Amino acid sequence: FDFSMAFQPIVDLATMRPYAYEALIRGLNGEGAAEVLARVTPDNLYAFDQRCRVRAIELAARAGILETGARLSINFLPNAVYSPVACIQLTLKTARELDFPTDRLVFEFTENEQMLDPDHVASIAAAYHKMGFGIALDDFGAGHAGLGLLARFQPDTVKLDMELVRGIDASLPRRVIVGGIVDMCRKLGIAVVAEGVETESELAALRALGIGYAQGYLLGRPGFEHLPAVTPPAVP
Ligand code: G
Ligand code: G
Ligand code: NA
Ligand code: MN
Repeated sequence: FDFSMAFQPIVDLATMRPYAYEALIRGLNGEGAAEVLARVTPDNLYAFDQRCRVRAIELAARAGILETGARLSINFLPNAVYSPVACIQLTLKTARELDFPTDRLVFEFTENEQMLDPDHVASIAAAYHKMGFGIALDDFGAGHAGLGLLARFQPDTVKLDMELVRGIDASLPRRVIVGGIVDMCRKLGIAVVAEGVETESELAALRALGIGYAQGYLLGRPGFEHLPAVTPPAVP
């Protein structure tokens, strides 16, 4: 089956310009990532995961992401329990063919309840970091995605899960927790992105806490409308 990608801006709150775009899988009939991923059989999952990164780079290159100066942020399956070199070969080949510099690519890793071996994910993240890719820790503060990976591997970016962002303007616990994460990340030299920002009040509260980057419907929905090439480019 075929699929596409949508791109959502991650905005630098100092300049209000896109710092990066996150690639998100979409079905051709507007289905979300969960519905598309549900159609992938378990034995095809890692091959599909690779194809998603290739498709994201192809579409991003054609849509003019590089010309905006922004990075491209791409998700990895949570159970990245396979060889770092084998699962990156197609991505590297595509990036080279399209002159997409590897230091403009960020890989998003997350922990989940099925993740068998966080040490292995940390070692994969470290291997990619050595290869020059940016690494983001996704869904930070949600469920199992917390301090475990952060203690094992220092990413460039931490992405605060929208659970901590939603209603933060009216929630003292959320402000205290997020304030603590911002302090911790500042000491470690890690940039913090707030995910799922939907209201101006949430954004103001996040700014007051020293958050540097934000993503969410308030700042831009997943799509192509924020990019130089506004129509989804066809991929042969
Ligand atoms: O955009 P949406 O809410 O449908 O995405 C839900 C989740 O699906 C994301 O949080 C992410 O974990 C996963 N996802 C989206 N796009 C990709 C992708 O290209 N590759 C992988 N591995 N996961 C993705
Ligand atoms: O798991 P991951 O964090 O990679 O996926 C982010 C998901 O959140 C995507 O499916 C995206 O469509 C969705 N999303 C992005 N911005 C917002 C937002 O402001 N509100 C909500 N509810 N979802 C969002
Ligand atoms: Na993500
Ligand atoms: Mn997330």
